[in-house]
Amino acid sequence: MLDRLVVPPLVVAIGPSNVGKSTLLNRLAGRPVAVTADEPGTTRDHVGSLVDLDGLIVRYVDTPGLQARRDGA
Ligand SMILES: Nc1nc2c(ncn2[C@@H]2O[C@H](COP(=O)(O)OP(=O)(O)OP(=O)(O)O)[C@@H](O)[C@H]2O)c(=O)[nH]1
Ligand SMILES: [Mg+2]
Repeated sequence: MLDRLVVPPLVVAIGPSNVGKSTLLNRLAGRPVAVTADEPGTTRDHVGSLVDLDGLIVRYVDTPGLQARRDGA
């Protein structure tokens, strides 16, 4: 339990572009941590923040959206 207090659990948001990953981080953080826009590819680099999930502090990291490869693979 003590290690959980010292090293917060890591939560990483991974998924397609433009589904609201950054908006969710901002809502959880209660402040504009990540840039959001109605355009795929808005997030270019990961950005993290400590957020309080109903009493559990976690390190929440937002990531760029997964892009389909040009060759379709
Ligand atoms: N209607 C609706 N729109 C939302 C919701 N969450 C986010 N959006 C909108 O969806 C668009 C994309 O939101 P982002 O948070 O930038 O999406 P993202 O997944 O971080 O996108 P990428 O960084 O490109 O991967 C923005 O215009 C948001 O306002 C939601 O719950 N409902
Ligand atoms: Mg984003």
